[in-house]
Amino acid sequence: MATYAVGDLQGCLEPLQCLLNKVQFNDDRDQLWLVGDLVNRGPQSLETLQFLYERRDNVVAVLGNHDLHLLAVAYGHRLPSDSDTLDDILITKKSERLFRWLRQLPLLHTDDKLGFTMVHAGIPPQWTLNKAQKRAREVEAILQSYLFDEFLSHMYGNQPAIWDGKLKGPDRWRIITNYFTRMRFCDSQGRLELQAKSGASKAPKGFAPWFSHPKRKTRDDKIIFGHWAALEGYTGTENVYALDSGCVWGGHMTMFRLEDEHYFYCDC
Ligand SMILES: [Mn+2]
Repeated sequence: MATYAVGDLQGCLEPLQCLLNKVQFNDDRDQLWLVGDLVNRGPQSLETLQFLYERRDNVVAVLGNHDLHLLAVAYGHRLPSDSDTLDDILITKKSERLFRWLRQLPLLHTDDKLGFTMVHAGIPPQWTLNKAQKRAREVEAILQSYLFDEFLSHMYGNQPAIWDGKLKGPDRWRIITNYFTRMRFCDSQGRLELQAKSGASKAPKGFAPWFSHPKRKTRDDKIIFGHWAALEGYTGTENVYALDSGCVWGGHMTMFRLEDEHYFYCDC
């Protein structure tokens, strides 16, 4: 039994299949972890989701910003953008069960036995792992409740920029969702800077990569994440594993075996 975590798929099915073949992934024993952004920008979003859905008993996936965007478009709360490649999913009736599957995925997953936590973008420096888990469970419950449509219709936006325990309703859901699915740079208090997409060395003034704040409360927890292709898989930080290696932009796809921290790669 082994656990393999893979970086952002973004509709790139062939490199995923290449990796599964490379490690001789065993459907009876092995688990596939996915850091989110399963769809969009790449060529085979529908096929990728169907492939994962058929193997869902072996799959542990967390939601990324592109997965939530797909739900927002599918349920009529947002128009597709010009760079979206979601048409094939949106026109087939078969997608309904895929949307239902996406809707019940978590924002954060921890395996206590393995000692790893997975999120799409990151965990803000002011939250312990315990706090992060509680905040993730809050938004997951909303997604699975009658408030689903209200959540999606208020999801977009960059404010509030920082967490405050007194926040309520859509503002509260949005900052939690932005931390887990969109964050790259923030300050030591957890104030978000959501414009910059550059590499870690080009932080906007006053900000730094979320994982690089010395007093970050999850610094002793092992965290797997994706979302940030410009890092090219490198954080320079102990216990923090960046798996988005820009497959959809012509890079490669990264797979990480949790048990022995071994990496595997396939070209895209
Ligand atoms: Mn992302």
